[in-house]
Amino acid sequence: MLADKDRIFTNVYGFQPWNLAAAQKRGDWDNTKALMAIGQDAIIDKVKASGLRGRGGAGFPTGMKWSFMPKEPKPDRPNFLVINADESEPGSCKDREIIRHDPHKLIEGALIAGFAMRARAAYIYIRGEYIREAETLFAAVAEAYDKGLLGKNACGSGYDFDVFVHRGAGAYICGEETAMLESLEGKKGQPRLKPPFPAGAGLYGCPTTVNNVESIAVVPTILRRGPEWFASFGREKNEGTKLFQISGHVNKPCVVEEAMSISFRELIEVHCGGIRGGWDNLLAVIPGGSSVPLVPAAEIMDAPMDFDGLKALGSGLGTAAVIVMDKSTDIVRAISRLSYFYKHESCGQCTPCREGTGWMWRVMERMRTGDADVSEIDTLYQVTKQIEGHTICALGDAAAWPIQGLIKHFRPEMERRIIEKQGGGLSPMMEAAE
Ligand code: L3W
Ligand code: SF4
Repeated sequence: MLADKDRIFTNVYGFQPWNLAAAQKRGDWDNTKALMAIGQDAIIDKVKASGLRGRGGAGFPTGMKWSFMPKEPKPDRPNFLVINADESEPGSCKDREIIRHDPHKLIEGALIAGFAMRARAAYIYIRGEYIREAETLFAAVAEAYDKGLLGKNACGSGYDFDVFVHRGAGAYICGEETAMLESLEGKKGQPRLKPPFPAGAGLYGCPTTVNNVESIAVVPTILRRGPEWFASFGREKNEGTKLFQISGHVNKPCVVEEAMSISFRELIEVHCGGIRGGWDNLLAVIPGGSSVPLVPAAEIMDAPMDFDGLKALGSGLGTAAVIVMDKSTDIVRAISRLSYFYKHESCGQCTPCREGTGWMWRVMERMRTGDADVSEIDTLYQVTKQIEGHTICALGDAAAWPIQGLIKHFRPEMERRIIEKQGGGLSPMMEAAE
């Protein structure tokens, strides 16, 4: 279990105020000028050495991403940092806690990261539904300007840096980095084809790095305590501490910072008081937010909760939003509901996603009620394979993967309810689940 002294987010439950005075007592903004004085390339090298990988879902190495940015930006083509606070992945609720209770970690991180990448400004794109959180963020940014921590000669470093907060309007797809850039530019939030990646052509066509809130908020502490300290947690290529968000059928759902690679069993026992009804009652887990495939109980128990450990199980760490489902769950219904989510949130610009998400949801609904043919399970699987990898952005994959996971692990349950329906109705247990 991670010791309290090794937690980065010491106010994640809001026991203390979020404001600047309280944040400074917790160590934020402590001689930021000295952190910047080591130089831009040295900061990037330290972030590389820490092993930090993106905390927004894809796990791309953060220091490497920063190093793609031009070192000598042209005056008419400035570098930008965009911070993705459009936290909309079902199950994810960690960036919300950072912004609510520790916003100065994010703002200080924005300055340091922006400086390292020679960025002119940072745009924090916050989910439209996060109304109170946006109010906190606006107020925290204003405090930072007021004390000279942002703006001209930020923190007395000689570097000019602005932070703008931009509110979204409720579209999940604006969390996709290029849709976010379109939205920031005032256009409809639809993903762009990649390449070019944002580092080549991003906001207003300028070099841009898009990072998740947590990825940026951990940077000041990494620099203060040293990359070796951060890299001492977790396994090789999976280093650091991480905010896990555990929801569903545990006794005490929570957001908690833990060492990467902690086992699922320890995470749930220590922080969530175990599974509702005991470990024998566990059915399956979606370990990384709704976009990654579920893992059945027996396979996840002792799995390391990190990028490689969950990839090896055919799933992923994603945002580390751990959705726990016990045996009372109608698993077909749960995945069908996720299918509806992706159908609703598809931006509609590419055919496999626009048509496929609706098609998959309609078939999933018939799977749920048993009004399908057993042979359609194979057809459904084949359609998910036609969508996966054939769309502009990852939403198509995200819609396909949960269904693939269901078919892989719960095919007998899908077949059972179809056969029972054909034989004259659902069993009393399934009727109750309806
Ligand atoms: C330059 C290259 N840059 C990759 C950059 C790229 C991006 C990052 C990761 O999807 C996942 C998705 C969701 N030169 C580069 C390069 N980059 N190659 O690296 O890129 P990528 O394409 O691997 O992923 P992505 O499109 O950013 C993110 C999954 O996360 N997810 C959902 C998250 C939801 C939220 C939310 O609620 N806000 O974060 C959960 O699992 O399905 O697979 O910056 O530019 N050669
Ligand atoms: Fe839009 Fe879906 Fe295509 Fe992504 S995959 S660009 S959400 S239609």
